[in-house]
Amino acid sequence: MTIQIQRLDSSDPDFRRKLSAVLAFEASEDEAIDQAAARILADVKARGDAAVLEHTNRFDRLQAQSVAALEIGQDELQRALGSLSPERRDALQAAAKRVRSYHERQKKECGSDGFTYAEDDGTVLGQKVTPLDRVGIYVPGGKAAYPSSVLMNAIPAKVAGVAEVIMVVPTPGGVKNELVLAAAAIAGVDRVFTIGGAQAVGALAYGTDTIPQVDKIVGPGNAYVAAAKRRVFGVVGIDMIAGPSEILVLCDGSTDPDWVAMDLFSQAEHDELAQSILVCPDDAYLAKVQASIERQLEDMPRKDVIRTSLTNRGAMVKVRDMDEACEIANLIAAEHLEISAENPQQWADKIRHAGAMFLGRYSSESLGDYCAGPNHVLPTSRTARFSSPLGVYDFQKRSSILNVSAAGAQTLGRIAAELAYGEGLQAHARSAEYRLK
Ligand code: HSO
Ligand code: ZN
Repeated sequence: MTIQIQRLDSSDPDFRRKLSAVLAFEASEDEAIDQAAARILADVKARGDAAVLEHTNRFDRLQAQSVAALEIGQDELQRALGSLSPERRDALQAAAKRVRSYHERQKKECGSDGFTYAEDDGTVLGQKVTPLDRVGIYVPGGKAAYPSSVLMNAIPAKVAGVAEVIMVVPTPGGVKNELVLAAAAIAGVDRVFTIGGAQAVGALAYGTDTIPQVDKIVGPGNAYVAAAKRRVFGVVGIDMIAGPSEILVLCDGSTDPDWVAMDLFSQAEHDELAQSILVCPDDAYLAKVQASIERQLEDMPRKDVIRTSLTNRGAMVKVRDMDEACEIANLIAAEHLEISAENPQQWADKIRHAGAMFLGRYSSESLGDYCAGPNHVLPTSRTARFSSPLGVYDFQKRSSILNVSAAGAQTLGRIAAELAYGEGLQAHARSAEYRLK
């Protein structure tokens, strides 16, 4: 069965405009959704548990008597873990172990010990790094509930030293996802509440009698959750507002076309808005991948989602050479970048903007999604130009340290007083001058 995927050629004079059109994604900020989220947040802020209970019972069709009754205890999490097949449990545990060890390495390498240095006159300056006290992790219910995302959000928080990780997950109709609960048990999540939507974001942001207020909320959610997260930012920290998932494959034409086709599918199957793009200097190779896509699609249980995603947002781009492919990759700043080529390092050296880089034909994105170790929560929609994968550093903060010696106060006091008078701030100037000998 044929499938229409946009073809672009970098030699086309109109190429840049066409590429921009492919990349354009209107993050729909729906006014009605935003207003609904705002109303729920205000209600939770005003009425606490009573509002959380009402909205949860209504949206998730439950009859809970209290918010406390919506908490899932550690014993139930352990039971969920015990209920998995040994194969599933082992896989989840193996993934968690690798994700943990990657983030432990990240903690060590990313300046978590802070620093101090002494100047000649004895003044000491530095920076202290501390974990956040309490973090909320939002886990979507229903079709986008990924246990792997529970690991990817909770493990770096725990590795950072966050004392309390609180997970919220809606259970529409009371249906619990055992794999999500098992992942929470493995990741060391401290408390779990079966609440979701803007009411869960509000409960975590403002705190209620039952749900403790957190310092930061991370994790993906639907449009209401995204709107609520945007609104509570400032009261608490938030991670990011993620757009649809993306993969960009740069291929020199040496990888089995079936592999590349399946890598494109792996992102396309997430949702209709996901974006899969293949860039290659070899026209004949692009045709082979196209043929493989058409052949393999029929076997895919999620073929309808894949087809919609590939036809609406997918693209195959013919370029002059791999150098030009790298330039385009920097322009796109994709969430996931696969460099499926001989000697991938020479091309990776030219990449500056990508959420995660998968080098060589054996590094499929799916390995990173589940278990390689690096985080799968990555900047989407070209935000890799200025932001980074979720990491230990997102659960830490820094405090500056100033320990000025008596001698140091002489030098600094003169500079400070001079500038304070310049700003018309007398008290600042005097406070510095009192310390002058
Ligand atoms: N590719 C997704 C993560 C994921 N894949 C979860 C499978 N499960 C966003 O980076
Ligand atoms: Zn994925």
